[in-house]
Amino acid sequence: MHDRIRSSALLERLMTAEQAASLIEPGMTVAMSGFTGAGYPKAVPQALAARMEQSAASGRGFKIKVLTGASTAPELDGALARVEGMELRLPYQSDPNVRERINAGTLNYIDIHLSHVAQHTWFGFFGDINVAVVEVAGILEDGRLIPSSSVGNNKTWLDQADKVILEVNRWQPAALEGMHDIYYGTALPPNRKPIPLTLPDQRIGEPYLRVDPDRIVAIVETDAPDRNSAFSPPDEASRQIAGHLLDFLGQEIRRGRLTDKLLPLQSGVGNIANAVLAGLSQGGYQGLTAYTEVIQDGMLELLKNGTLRMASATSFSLSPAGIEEFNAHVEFYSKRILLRPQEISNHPELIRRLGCIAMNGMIEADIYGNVNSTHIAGSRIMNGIGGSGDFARNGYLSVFMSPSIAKQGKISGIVPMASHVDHTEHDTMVVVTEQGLADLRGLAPKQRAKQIIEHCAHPDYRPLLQDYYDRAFRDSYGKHTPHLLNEALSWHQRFVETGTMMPG
Ligand code: 0RQ
Repeated sequence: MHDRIRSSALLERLMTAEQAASLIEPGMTVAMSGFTGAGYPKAVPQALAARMEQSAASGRGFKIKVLTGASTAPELDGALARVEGMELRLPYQSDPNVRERINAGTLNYIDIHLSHVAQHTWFGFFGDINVAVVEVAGILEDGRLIPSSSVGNNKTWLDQADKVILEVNRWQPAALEGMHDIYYGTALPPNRKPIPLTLPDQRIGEPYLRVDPDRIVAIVETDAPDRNSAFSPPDEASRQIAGHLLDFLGQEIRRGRLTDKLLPLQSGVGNIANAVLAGLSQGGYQGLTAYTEVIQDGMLELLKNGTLRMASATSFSLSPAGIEEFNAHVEFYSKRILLRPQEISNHPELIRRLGCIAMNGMIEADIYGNVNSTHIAGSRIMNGIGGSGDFARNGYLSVFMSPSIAKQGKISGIVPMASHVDHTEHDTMVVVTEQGLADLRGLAPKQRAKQIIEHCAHPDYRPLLQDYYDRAFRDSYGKHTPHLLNEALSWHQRFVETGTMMPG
């Protein structure tokens, strides 16, 4: 019955989620597993939320600081946010309840690069980690852990936390065993050595997580699915964006800058990323590799039809149908997929060495190519920077994609000045909308503006952008990156005041 827990000594620490949650005290810093809706603890956070609710009912506040790998799910982020149980949350989130509280100003959110979270923890920037709550797929006789559907920051959480609570989830496929590559060679400056990874399919670590058994204070058994739902087919704008990007990659091959094997692909999550992957498959590519963060259903298809030879990531976010497909062909997939800690999947040194092609979504870009991935009208958080900065700064190519308009045309995705900057013009090489593609490599700011306005702006907004640029060029304080400072953010202000960026 407890076949996922092969250590008889650790079996003694089995308890209910409620008992485990009672070990967490107000004010603690709690590090949890979970990355893009995969591998997050499913029972303890909900039991903790119930405790917090009771505490609030008796007039005592109960909040904790929560660190994760990236976004989790309603059972973790949602449950804790609904009872106002978090005073701090980091890093990337995408939960509607969390977002609401961040934007209401009642929850502090620290949005940092996903590759930085582990090292900042080791540096002590977040203080002590009191408790780790980590989902695993199983425990070996010797106490080592079979990681779950995501690795995220779990290695760091298990090493750094004073106390460890494990959730052993029997829903996770047993076949996950062996698919992970946990690297234990990281050190702190000034003692760091090169990370010995030179190919996306190289193993540099071991398949199991280590943990000091004396620090395991509770083990909870669960049998609950990850959050992920199936994809909807790509919409027209996504297909057009994918089309422009695929044409561009084709040109790069014809110019001899890329081969038909491209370079390791990093792809964000969502509709557009999905359409790009589908397009690669239809475009006849074979034997490509992915060095990315998340493996979704679409990537299984690409592995199956040979478009991808292998994929390396930190999280395995599959829908129920994807899990079924994976389980039915475990032998095949387990030879072609590797899951690594996010400090390795997103490591600047490795992304630079491998020469990843980074393809990420954005909220808006300005006419010079500064990209906002996170904030609506400069102040309201959407999700977070996630790994987009790790890849955009260090990749061989950094591509940002978005429809040219949002909210039925009330918002332009191309604006005079970005209302928040996650990726500077120095990082952005290519901007793509359904209107077209701007190749910004080797161009100075005024040349970049011409490309972006002509190729990416929606026809309804293009003349307005051109007019802004022309007047800025005429009247700007400097002519390197022309701007009219009192007008640069007026589109966003108009949207806030009138509900549209379009002048009346
Ligand atoms: O709103 O949900 O209310 O309809 O933003 O927009 O066009 O569906 O695109 O799902 O790819 O998301 C930047 C948010 C784009 C995402 C962002 C509104 C739009 C819609 C979603 P609705 P789309 P996507 C890998 C790398 C940062 C992290 C990252 C993201 C909703 O890509 O979070 O790249 N990126 N990680 O209507 C107002 C605008 C808008 C806008 C879009 N200009 N103004 N609303 N929207 N543009 C993953 C990890 O790191 C884990």
